[in-house]
Amino acid sequence: MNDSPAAKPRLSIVIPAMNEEEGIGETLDVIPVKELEEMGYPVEVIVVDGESVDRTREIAREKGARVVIEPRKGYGRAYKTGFEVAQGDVIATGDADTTYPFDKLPEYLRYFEREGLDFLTGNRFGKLQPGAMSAKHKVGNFVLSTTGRVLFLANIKDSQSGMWLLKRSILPRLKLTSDGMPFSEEIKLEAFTKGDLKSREIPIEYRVRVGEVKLASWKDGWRNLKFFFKKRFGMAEPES
Ligand SMILES: Nc1nc2c(ncn2[C@@H]2O[C@H](COP(=O)(O)OP(=O)(O)O)[C@@H](O)[C@H]2O)c(=O)[nH]1
Ligand SMILES: [Mg+2]
Repeated sequence: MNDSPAAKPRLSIVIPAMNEEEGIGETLDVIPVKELEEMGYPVEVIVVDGESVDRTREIAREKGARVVIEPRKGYGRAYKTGFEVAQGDVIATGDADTTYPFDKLPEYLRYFEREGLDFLTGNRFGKLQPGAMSAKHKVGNFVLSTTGRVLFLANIKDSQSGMWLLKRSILPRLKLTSDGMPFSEEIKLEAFTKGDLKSREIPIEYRVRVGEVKLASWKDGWRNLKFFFKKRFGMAEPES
């Protein structure tokens, strides 16, 4: 029976957060849980907290999220842990800093369903809001995304975007080695270079950040660039 609870797909929203007390509340508030549930997706929201020393966890719990604490450092490590505990058939992701349009999830999810996708990533350059990305980051992202496209022949315009929708069932197929910021390019490369997976990129809004940025522009930019080459030449090994 289609309408039995067991047959319903479920959605897990996984959000990494480290000292995001300024942004976590609004990030969670804009998730249209009711609308998603009406679409037939019971929602669980998981905040993977990197031992925040501010009120991030408290606020996340107040808003009804499940907080998972991951003391091991890194953006990629946080996602690996979030994906391990997520129960949803579909997983959606994004930062805890108000930049990604979680309010648009129903639209993205409908597209994901309609197209029968396995993986969907948002291209922030499609609808960049004024002031959302510095000129330095635009250039950096262009260099990184071009490098990725040349090395992997994958048609990804925004290799560093942090909003994805994916079927949980594809995760065992993806070789996710990075614990750091390169996790973002790695998950896309893994999804886009598997011929039998249906992966797409669509334009999404990208909004002004609140709170302090965790990315170290030059250090992480360089790391992310090197990671493309490591990955291309088979030298990326699991970091944890
Ligand atoms: N749990 C956890 N979250 C992290 C860590 N580093 C970054 N984040 C979170 O990952 C997201 C992306 O980081 P952010 O500073 O926004 O990077 P940017 O969007 O690339 O500039 C934010 O929600 C951060 O709070 C970490 O070491 N652990
Ligand atoms: Mg961010």
